[in-house]
Amino acid sequence: MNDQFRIPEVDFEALGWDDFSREYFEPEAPLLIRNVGTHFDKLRKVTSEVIHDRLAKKGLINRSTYWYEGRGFELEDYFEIPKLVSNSLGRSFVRERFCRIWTSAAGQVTPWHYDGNFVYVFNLQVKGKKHWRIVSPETPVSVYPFRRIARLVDDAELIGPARLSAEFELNEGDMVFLPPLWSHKVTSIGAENINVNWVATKQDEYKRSKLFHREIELLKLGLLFARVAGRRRVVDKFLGEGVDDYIENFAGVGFKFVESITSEVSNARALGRFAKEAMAVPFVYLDRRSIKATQAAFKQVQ
Ligand SMILES: O=C(O)CCC(=O)C(=O)O
Ligand SMILES: [Fe+2]
Repeated sequence: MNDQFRIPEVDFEALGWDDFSREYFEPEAPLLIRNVGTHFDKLRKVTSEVIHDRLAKKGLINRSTYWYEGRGFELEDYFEIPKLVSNSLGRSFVRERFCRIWTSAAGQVTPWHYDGNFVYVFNLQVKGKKHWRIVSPETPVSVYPFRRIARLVDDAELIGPARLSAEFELNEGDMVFLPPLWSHKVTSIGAENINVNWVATKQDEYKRSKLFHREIELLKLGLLFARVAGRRRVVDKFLGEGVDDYIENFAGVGFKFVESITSEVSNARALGRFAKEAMAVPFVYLDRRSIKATQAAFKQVQ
């Protein structure tokens, strides 16, 4: 049995908020939205060089990165947020830096991962073209211990028949809605690619996928560790993948959110998670060379 599915597609103009909310946003189903383009003509006309230089000049990124996380207004004269996105943000916890801008050349690969903070992602292709592969959190790809980066097994194994997965291309004016915890690998195809993303964390009920359980168990573990004086750094290093105050700022809310979403997780269950993750630590050793290469790829992304 092959569990590859076709991601549903709709035209932006034909998609009302109520339908989107009921059929995709709430149930956490991915959606490909075509022809969002009109707000972005201005942005499409500039080159990624101009965007990059402008952000670099303002000191917002350094010259080697192609990934920028901001507050949305740094390039505000170039675009406005589509209503569908602002409606979603209005129903979510929104972090201070909720807008990302990506510029890339053909061949740039963002390796398999899923995003932290339970964020969902709207990713709009302003210019160029990208190839996406996504995997459901119900049949998650195997990841390194305490991380959200996939283990480096070959793609055939990663996307084996047991995984619920889809692939598609984002062309100019297309936007994908990627629900929380969906893994993805993205390859730049256009000679010049510009993407804008908006990310936020849903306030309402979450789908209780396999990965959801892992995430809340890890978070509970983070809480237990963070309470022990001097251990916060460890939590930031592992769960936060190097981001300071991961739990303190989680989803832009912090402890209140973390405590509520982990309320059903007992200490024993969190420690069970620790044991499960720890058992996979030898893979980190075995794969250490390829991990270095993947981390180098991610460095360019961050
Ligand atoms: O566009 C890319 O290369 C990666 C996008 C991504 O990981 C995201 O939008 O979360
Ligand atoms: Fe991502």
